[in-house]
Amino acid sequence: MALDEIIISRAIIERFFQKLTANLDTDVAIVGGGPSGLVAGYYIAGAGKKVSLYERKLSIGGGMWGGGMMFNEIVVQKDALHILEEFHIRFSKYQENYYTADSIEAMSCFAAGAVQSGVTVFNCMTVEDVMMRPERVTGLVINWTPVDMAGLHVDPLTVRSKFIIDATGHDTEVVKVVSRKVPGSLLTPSGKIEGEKSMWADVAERQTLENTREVFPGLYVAGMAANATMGGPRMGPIFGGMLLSGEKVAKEILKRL
Ligand code: 48F
Repeated sequence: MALDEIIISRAIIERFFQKLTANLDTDVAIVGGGPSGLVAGYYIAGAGKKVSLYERKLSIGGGMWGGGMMFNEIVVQKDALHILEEFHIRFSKYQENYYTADSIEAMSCFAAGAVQSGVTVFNCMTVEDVMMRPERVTGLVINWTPVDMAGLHVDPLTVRSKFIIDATGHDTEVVKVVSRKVPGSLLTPSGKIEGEKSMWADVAERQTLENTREVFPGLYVAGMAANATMGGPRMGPIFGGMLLSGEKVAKEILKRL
């Protein structure tokens, strides 16, 4: 049978719009497709909840693909190995409490695991604002990344979600917009973003987990965004904290859904 270009186009258009429409109202909307966002999505969707994930770039994966300084290996400590196992990622011991994995294998498995557990990923979409009500944050304001890049004056669209996770890494983009534009204070010591501190891997990894929490009604932080919001240091290419943070935020939100 001869292939018809119009059927190909119609198939893509119809399927995409079904996906978009089905995700206008979700249980959890995750901003950022780095390791913490993907792990969070995997566990929440795996528990049967509806999860959408918005990623600004063409590809998900955030800062994991490049390992450390483009040496494409990552380090993961013992406490987080169960998450590598859950995603069928191979790893090997380097020395006591230091394990390594190929960053390409790791990220490919996180991406596949999240999508196959039911997370709907929207790539090339930038979250530029939130939807608010007097008591909480209730959704996200989204637009095509190329609209932003080209500086086009195009209004965005809005999606609703019971909970939002800011997993945007160092930039804490959702928390920043909430701090700037939503009345009220963040649930941080100063009521504002505390700001990321310089490198201290050991402290940073522990604090990432402690800092993974609700920082405004309806809005959680995970991964590097948790430390940047709460004033923790950075940790570089050790990823256990990112993975455990994704697992923790999923557990916390599932308790409330
Ligand atoms: O930075 P990223 O990988 O976040 P993470 O899960 O992991 C951090 C580590 O990669 C590393 C580190 C730990 O060793 O410090 O940096 O905390 O992924 C964040 C993703 O969010 C996307 C961004 O493109 C990246 O893929 N992102 C950022 N802002 C927006 C966004 C936005 N406004 N809308 C949509 N996506």
